[in-house]
Amino acid sequence: MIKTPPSSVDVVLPCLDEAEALPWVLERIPPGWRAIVVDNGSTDGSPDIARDLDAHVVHEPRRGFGAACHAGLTAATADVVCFCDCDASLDPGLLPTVAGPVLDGTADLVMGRRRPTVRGAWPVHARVANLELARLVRRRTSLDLRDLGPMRAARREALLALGLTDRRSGYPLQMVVRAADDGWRVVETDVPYLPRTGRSKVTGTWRGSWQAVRDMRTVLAEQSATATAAVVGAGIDGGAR
Ligand SMILES: Nc1nc2c(ncn2[C@@H]2O[C@H](COP(=O)(O)OP(=O)(O)O)[C@@H](O)[C@H]2O)c(=O)[nH]1
Ligand SMILES: [Mg+2]
Repeated sequence: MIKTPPSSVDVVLPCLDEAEALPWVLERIPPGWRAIVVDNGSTDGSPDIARDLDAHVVHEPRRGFGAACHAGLTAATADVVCFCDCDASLDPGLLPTVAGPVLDGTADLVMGRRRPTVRGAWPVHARVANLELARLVRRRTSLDLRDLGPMRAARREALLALGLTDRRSGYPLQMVVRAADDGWRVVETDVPYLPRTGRSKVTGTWRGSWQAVRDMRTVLAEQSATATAAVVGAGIDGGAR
């Protein structure tokens, strides 16, 4: 029997009520790559639409952007995994450019830096908050990042080894901070940012924005795992002497 080779790249698409955006998003998945749509309790028929469009659908009962992303990562089998929002604000057709440096081994994590195409693609408050977040991340990690966007690519096993624990809005930030702490080569590449289709679940709402700020604060307050291990190690050594 001929076995189908596992797809080279899996694309994780967190999805909460994105029925309107799904067709546009899924038809742009690069040929041969696998779309993993992680449904997080949609009530608008998103999972059925995704299945009809040949996506692999995963259900994550626990709400939260991070819960959905992580369920997708856990379900992935390809060597390289991309993440992309499922709201038609980012074109999955650009993913080969984003994943390129990971596939050719010149980077460990590639982040799409969002460049709005039109006024209104990115609400001002969200943009300002993101700029501030990028500044804090530069200070915390010494990575020269300008954005913390959702479009990214990295190796699956390396991502799993980061042991990410955030399951809400801090997930993408925790990924970057832990990757930096582990010495990953992290690079940024520009990606056009379009006005999303449908209603925003995170930064378009006060509740979502507030929760995002709280989650991100928690992640930034986390001690570097390596630094903590060094301190603990020093403590144990000191105690033995
Ligand atoms: N599965 C799941 N997806 C979510 C959740 N919150 C947001 N998303 C998805 O994550 C992506 C980003 O959310 P979005 O509302 O566009 O956030 P924004 O870009 O910050 O406004 C979209 O594809 C959403 O459908 C959630 O709680 N669960
Ligand atoms: Mg969005």
